[in-house]
Amino acid sequence: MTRIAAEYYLEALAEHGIEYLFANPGTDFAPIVEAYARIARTNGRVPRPLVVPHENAAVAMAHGYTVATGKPQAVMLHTNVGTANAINMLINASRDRVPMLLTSGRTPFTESGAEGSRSVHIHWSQEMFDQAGMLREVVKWDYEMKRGDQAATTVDRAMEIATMSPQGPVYLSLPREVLGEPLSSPVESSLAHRARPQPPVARAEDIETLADWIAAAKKPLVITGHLGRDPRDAAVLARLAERYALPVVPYQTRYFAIGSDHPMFFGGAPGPMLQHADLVIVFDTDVPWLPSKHNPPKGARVAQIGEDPLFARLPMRSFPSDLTIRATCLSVLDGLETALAARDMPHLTERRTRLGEESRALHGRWAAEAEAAGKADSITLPWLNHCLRGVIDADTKVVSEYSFLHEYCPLPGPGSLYAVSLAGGLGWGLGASLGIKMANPGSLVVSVLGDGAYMFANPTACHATAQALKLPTLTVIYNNALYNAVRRATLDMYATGVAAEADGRFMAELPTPAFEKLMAAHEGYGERVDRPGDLPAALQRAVAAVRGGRQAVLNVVCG
Ligand SMILES: Cc1ncc(C[n+]2csc(CCOP(=O)(O)OP(=O)(O)O)c2C)c(N)n1
Repeated sequence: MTRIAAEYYLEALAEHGIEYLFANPGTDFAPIVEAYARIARTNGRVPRPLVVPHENAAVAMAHGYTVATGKPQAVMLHTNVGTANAINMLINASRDRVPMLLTSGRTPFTESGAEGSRSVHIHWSQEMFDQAGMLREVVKWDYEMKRGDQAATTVDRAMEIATMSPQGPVYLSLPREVLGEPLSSPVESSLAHRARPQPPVARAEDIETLADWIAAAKKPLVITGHLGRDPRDAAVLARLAERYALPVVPYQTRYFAIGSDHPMFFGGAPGPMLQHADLVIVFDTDVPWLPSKHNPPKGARVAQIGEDPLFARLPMRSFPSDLTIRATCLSVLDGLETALAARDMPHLTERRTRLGEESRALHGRWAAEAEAAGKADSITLPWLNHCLRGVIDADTKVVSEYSFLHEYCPLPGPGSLYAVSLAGGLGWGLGASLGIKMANPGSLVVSVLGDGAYMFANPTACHATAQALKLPTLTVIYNNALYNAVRRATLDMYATGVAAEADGRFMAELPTPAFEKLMAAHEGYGERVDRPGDLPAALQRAVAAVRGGRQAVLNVVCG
C-alpha cells in the first residue's frame, strides 16, 4: 500500500522524542486517523494519541507534562475553531517559554478534485486568510506544510526552533490534502545533520563582577520567578543562600526556587526588602517587582540574569539593570559558587545575624497566623495551606493557580511546585495537574485553585480525561464564591470610590455549585468542607481516595 504523508509525519514526531499527541479532532484528522490505524498494524513507533475533550485542557496537559519532564510534546487541534479555543493556554505556555509543537488541521484548500478535497460545508466556512495569524504573536515560529514530502523536515524545523533557547511553542498547520498525499518514495528527515545550539552560559568576567558585588553588599536580595524549572537551580540556590546569607524572595514563582522552611526564604513579596536593598539579583523574573508600588533605593545595584534577561517578547518592560547576564541560571549559580568561595565577605557575619533574626520573626508570624486561622469561624487561605502540610510527602507535586502560599506550607524540595504563568490565563491548573501526573504516576499531585480558576478549566473535560486515562489527582478548590482578584483590583483603584461601598463585590461574585458532586459523574471522591476543624481529616480522606486510584475534589468553602 502506498504510504501517505501523515504516516511519515507521525513517525517524525516520535523520532523527535515526542511521546504524546494531545488531540481534539475534527474532519481534518482523517489522514491522521488512517495513519495511526496503518502504523498500528506494523507496531511502528509513533506518539500515543490522547483525545482530550477540550483544547485548553489538551494544551495545559502538554504544558504540565513538559515542565515536569523537560520533554516537549505535540498537540493537534481542529482547524481555526479548535485552535481558537486553545489560545488562552497557548499564551500561558508562551510566556512560560514551554516548548511545544502546537498543530491544527487546515481546512482543505481544494474545492474538489484531490484526495481530501472539501466534502462538508464547514470546509468553506472554517477557512481563514491566515489561520496562524490569530496566534502568531505568541509562538516563536509558524508554518503550513505545503507538500507531503515535507512531513519530516517541517517537524525537524519546528522542533529545533521550539527547543532553542529561549524555548517556546511553535505552530504548524496541516492541510488535509497534504497529510493525505500518497508518497511513492520515503520521506527524508534532516534530524541527523542538524546540531542544535546550546543554551547560553555565563561569561567569566560577569561572574567575577557579580561575586564582587555580593561580597561588598550589606543588604543583598535575590528575587526569582522562573528559577527552579530546572530543579538543579534550586539545589544550588539553597546552598548559596545559606552559605552567604542571601535572602531570597520567590516572587509569583512558577517553580520551587527555595523551601519556605529555609532560613533565607523571605516570603513571596519583594517590597519590604527591596526598599532597603543595596544589591538586587534578579534570576529569570519577568516582573521582579511592581514599580508603581515599590522600587529599590537609588544607587542600589541590580543584576538581571536569564536565558532571555530582557524578556524580549514583552512589549514594554523597563526594569533597571547594571549587569545583564544572558545565561542559564544554573551556569551563573555554579559560577558564583566557585567565585564566592574565593572571596572575603566583610559583611557576612552581620548579614547572617540580622537576617537570622528577621527570618525567625517572619516564620514566627506565619506560624501564629496559621494558628489563629485554625481558630477562626471559617476557612481562610492561610489555614487551607497550613493544613496541606498534613498530606504533602517527599514525593508530592503541588500545582498552583494562585492559591498556594508557601509561607504556610513548606514543600519537599526542587521540582515539587508548578504554578500558572504570569500571563494568568486561568483554567490551567487542573489540566496541567493531569500532565504532571502523567509524568509522575507514583506521586501525589495536588492542585490548589480558586473556584474561578476551577470553572475556567472546563472541569468536566478534565475530570473525564482523568477518569479515562486513570490519572487520579487531588483538586482542592479554595471556594470563596468570588473573583477576589477582581474585587481587590476595584478596591485598589477606587479605595474611596462608590464601588467600595459594596466592598468591591459588584461583578466579582460567583455562583456556588456543589463542585464536589461532579465527582459522582466521574467515579471520583468529592467532599465539601465548611469548618476549619474539619479540613485536616477531609484532606486525609481525599488523599486516601487518590492513593486508592480515584480522583478527588475537595470543595473548601471559605468565609
Ligand atoms: C481566562 C481568564 N479570564 C479572566 C481572567 C481575569 N481574572 C483574573 S483573576 C480572576 C478571578 C479568579 O477567581 P478565583 O480563581 O476564584 O480566585 P480569587 O481571585 O477568588 O482568589 C479573574 C476572573 C483571567 N486571568 N483569565
